[in-house]
Amino acid sequence: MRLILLGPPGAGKGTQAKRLEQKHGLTQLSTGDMLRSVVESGSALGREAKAIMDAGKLVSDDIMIRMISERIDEPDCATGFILDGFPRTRAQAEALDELLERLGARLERCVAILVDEDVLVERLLKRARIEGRTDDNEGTIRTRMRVYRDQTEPLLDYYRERGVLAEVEGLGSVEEVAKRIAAALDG
Ligand code: B4P
Repeated sequence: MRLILLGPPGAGKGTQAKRLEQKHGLTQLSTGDMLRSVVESGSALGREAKAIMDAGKLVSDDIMIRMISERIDEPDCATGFILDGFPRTRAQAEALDELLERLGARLERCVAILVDEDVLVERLLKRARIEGRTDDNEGTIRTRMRVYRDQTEPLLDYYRERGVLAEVEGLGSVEEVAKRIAAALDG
C-alpha cells in the first residue's frame, strides 16, 4: 500500500503515520524527520535547512525531491510506504507521480487530516514546551500555516481530481482520528 498523509502543520501526520506503520507494516517516510537528521549532522545542507525551517518556509523542491527519490529506492520501501509531509507543493506532487510511474506503482490514497488553525497553534505551542522544536513558536507557526494554505492546500484538488483523496476530521483524540483514517482506507 502506498499512502500520502496531507494536512496543515501539527494536524497529526507524524503521529498517525507511526500508527499506520505499525498496523500495516509500511515504512514511514517523514521529510520533516529526514530534514531534522540532516540538521543534526551539522553539514552545510543542514545549516541551510535549519534556517529555512526556523523561518517556517519550505526547503527547495530540488532538495526534497532528491531526498525522497533516493529514499524510495531503498529495499524497505518495496512493498509500500506512507509519505508524511511530502508532497507539499505542486512540483513535488508531479515529481512523485513520475517516481511512482518509474516504480510501476500506484498511489492508493491521499488522506488529508483537517484541523482548525487555532487548535493547531495550541497543539504546536504545547509541543514546543515538551520537545523544544525551534520552529514551534507562534510567529513561525503562523508563517507555516500561510505557506500551507498557499502551497500545499491546492494539492487537495490535485488528488481529488485523481479520485484518491479522503478527507478526515483531525479534531478529537489520537485514537478517534486513527479510527477515521482506518475507515477512510477501508472505504
Ligand atoms: P514536519 O516535521 O512535517 O512538521 P509538522 O507539519 O509540524 O508535523 P505533523 O503534522 O507531522 O505533526 P505531528 O503529528 O508531529 O515539517 C517541519 C518543517 O520541515 C516544515 O515546516 C518545512 O520547513 C520542512 N519540510 C518538511 N517536509 C518538507 C517538504 N516536503 N518540502 C519542503 N519543506 C519541508 O503533531 C503535532 C503535535 O500535535 C504533536 O505534539 C502531537 O503529539 C500532537 N497531536 C497529534 N495528534 C493529536 C490529537 N489528535 N489531539 C491532540 N494532539 C495531537
